[in-house]
Amino acid sequence: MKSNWNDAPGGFHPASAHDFLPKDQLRQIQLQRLQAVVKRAYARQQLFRERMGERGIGPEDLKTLADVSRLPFMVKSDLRDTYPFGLFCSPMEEVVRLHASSGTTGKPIVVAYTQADVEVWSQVMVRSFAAAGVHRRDVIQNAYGYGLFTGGLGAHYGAEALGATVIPISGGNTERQMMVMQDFGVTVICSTPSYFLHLAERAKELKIDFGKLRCGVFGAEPWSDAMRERIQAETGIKAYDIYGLSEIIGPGVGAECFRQDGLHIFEDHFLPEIIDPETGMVLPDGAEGELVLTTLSKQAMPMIRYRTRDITALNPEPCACGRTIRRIRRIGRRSDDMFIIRGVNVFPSQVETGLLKVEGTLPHYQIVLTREKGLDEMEVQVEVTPEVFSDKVRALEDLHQRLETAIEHVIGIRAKVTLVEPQTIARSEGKAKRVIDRRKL
Ligand code: DLL
Repeated sequence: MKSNWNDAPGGFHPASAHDFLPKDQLRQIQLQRLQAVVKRAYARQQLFRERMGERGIGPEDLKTLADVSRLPFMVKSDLRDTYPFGLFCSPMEEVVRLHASSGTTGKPIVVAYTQADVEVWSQVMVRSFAAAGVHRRDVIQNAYGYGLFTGGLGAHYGAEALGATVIPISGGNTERQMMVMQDFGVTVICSTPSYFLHLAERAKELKIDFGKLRCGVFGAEPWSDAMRERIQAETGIKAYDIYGLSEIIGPGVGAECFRQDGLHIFEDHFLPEIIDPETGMVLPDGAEGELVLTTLSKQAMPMIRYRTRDITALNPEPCACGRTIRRIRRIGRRSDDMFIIRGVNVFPSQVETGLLKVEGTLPHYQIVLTREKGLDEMEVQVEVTPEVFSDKVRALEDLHQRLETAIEHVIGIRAKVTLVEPQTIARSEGKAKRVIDRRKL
């Protein structure tokens, strides 16, 4: 006989028990785990130990949860500076998996997992799926990219641990995605929201429907409420948001429940704080600021007070789903200039690195992001030197080619480059505005 333990709309699954703990019990677990992880990082992470030393504190100074604010922050460049293994806290023979951030040559960031870390990751993914009402009778089409990106394998292990049927199709090949969806009776899809929008546009053109598809678990990039409404209205499915980042674990740091009213953070594994991005001061629940996360159970690469650069607010109000863990508001922007295109994280400075390798260009450029037929495009407008501009068209075309290739070498995806006349890109007096995001929804 089939059990229905996780078929309920609230999405209960044995792994979800920690979502419903009384607050003081949860805080107790958090404090114990925080003390243990700080001890571990202090003993094994040189950078953390040095920074603690500069502040004149040690693990024994952590007496209450509020003391977390005394600990130093970690930032993305710490991972680059210690590349590749400098922050690992487990010997290599205990590390069973490595992932790395996509989209960069030069130094990517590398993250590590022990077997226990992979299990925690699977469990938080199970809880994410359960929150969205996904259960073991579901057939999940996993269109997140498999590989160094955490989306593919993260969702895959979670879907299997849930007991669902997972189709590891990865991203791309739109027509095949549609065929598989119909022929295999897919009920749940996992992908970036922009890729699903593209699938939806294509399905409309081909006049095919989504068969049994019931819901989508979408994340890895910001998407608006308007985009959710459009997806739900046009395809008839429920679209749930899922959040995560490689540095902390991958997808499954937080996820929406059927209320679709903020993402529940799996607080027994990830301690959230909101800070003022300018001053670094901790802000109270409800205030908007930068999300800072501390991993409470990661072994191979604990992250203490990692500055995510994602802007949100913490909501401590009880949720109608019954979960006691706090929620974060959906993330719409970051406090730095990183943008995400087709699932790839890109900094304008990387684009600049690529184009400045090519002679005949000036360091004046603009990145224009557009969305057509659900597909994100990135155009780079580059100003050329007067000498090149007066040359023959062939020289321009050659330059054009070399620029497109140079940028692709750095960020890993091809952008359309447009050469523009000297003195046509606005100069700014303060910070240059490099990114014009025209993507609607
Ligand atoms: O994008 C992990 C992930 C995979 C999350 C699949 C959800 C689903 P990174 O490539 O390291 O990891 O990128 C992390 O992406 O700091 C946010 O800026 C952004 N991001 C991730 N999820 C969301 C979301 C994965 N639901 C960075 N809404 C993060 C808005 C998101 N932004």
